[in-house]
Amino acid sequence: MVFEFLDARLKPIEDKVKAGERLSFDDGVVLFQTPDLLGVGRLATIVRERKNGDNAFFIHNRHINPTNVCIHTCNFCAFGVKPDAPNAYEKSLDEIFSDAQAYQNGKVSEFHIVGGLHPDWPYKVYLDMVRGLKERFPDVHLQAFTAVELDYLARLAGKPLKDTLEELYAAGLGSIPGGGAEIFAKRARKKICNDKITGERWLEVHETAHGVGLKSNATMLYGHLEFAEERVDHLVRLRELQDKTGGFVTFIPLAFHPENTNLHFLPPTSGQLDLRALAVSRLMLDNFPHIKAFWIMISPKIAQLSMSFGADDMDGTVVEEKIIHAAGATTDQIFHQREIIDMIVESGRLPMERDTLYEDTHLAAV
Ligand code: V47
Repeated sequence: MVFEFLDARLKPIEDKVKAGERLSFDDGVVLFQTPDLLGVGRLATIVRERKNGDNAFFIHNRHINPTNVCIHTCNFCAFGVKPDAPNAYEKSLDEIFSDAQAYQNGKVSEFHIVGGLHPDWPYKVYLDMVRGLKERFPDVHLQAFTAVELDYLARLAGKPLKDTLEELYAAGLGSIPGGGAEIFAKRARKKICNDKITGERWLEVHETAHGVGLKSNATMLYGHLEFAEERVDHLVRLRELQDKTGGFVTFIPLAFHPENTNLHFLPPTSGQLDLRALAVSRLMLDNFPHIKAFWIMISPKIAQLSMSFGADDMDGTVVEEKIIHAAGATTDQIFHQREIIDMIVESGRLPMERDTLYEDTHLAAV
């Protein structure tokens, strides 16, 4: 069957995709700008199926956010607060361990740990957190601390980043989540998170982590003040680092939620943009094994549709997500395994339960 694109500019891109050729920066811009969303989805599906067949992955995981107190003031963030804010919280290590215990009763395979940059916590708190969790839950993978936190921890530790990462790794850190990348381009980054580490430093932290043997994820925050060219620049820079290290596992486009942020005047992202961000990521990141649709951000319904727009992962059963809910996310805090499986099956894909690094995967009972 011959499929006609609505936009003739997609035809040469299809030829490249079919030949397994790398797409250029300009191709990426076309993919973000074309009105032919279904055409983009169709191209992304070719790559998705080439890399992952009909598999649609999910994980049994829990998020732990140790504190919302943060030295930074990012305009896109509604989670981080100053220590004297009425809603400021900080969990003691005992509280973190008992939260984890309550979660582990549900037999999770991963704790995803991300928090603010606390002005007063010493490095030892973070090291003891990792060590204490690993001692108590040796079978649970610890995916913890964004590049922004790791850069801060190295400064707190007064050690080179590489030594800090090696110490955390030895203590039980399993891999690094993709947060903090936001958008690398200086112009947009200055507008949304001026006092945060640069995009170059974010990439350097991940390169160093890959060098010590840690795998990691990558993200991109979209739907705020960035241009299409800046999104493509972000993807190309990730692709270049992946060529060098091969250490990235999954890419997760993060839809900006404006409520309670300094950018509250912006509209939330559309379903169109959410699907497009996933599809273009799949097409540009030809060396990333997986593209994740984080249902908390884009709703289970869009995450389900994204199985035909390049994504091959629905993330997890997450309980108590705080960062995006602070910014107005209205999704439930928990997505039961049964619902994830049913949605995947309805989308025509195979529900595959996985561990963090996709090393242990099996078909879930349907
Ligand atoms: O770095 C903060 C983002 C990230 C908002 O690696 C916001 O598997 C939208 O990185 N609107 C933290 N996004 C969460 C994160 C993540 C989530 C799920 C899976 C993985 C993974 C990583 O959340 C932050 C920032 O980019 N964020 N505020 C907001 N208002």
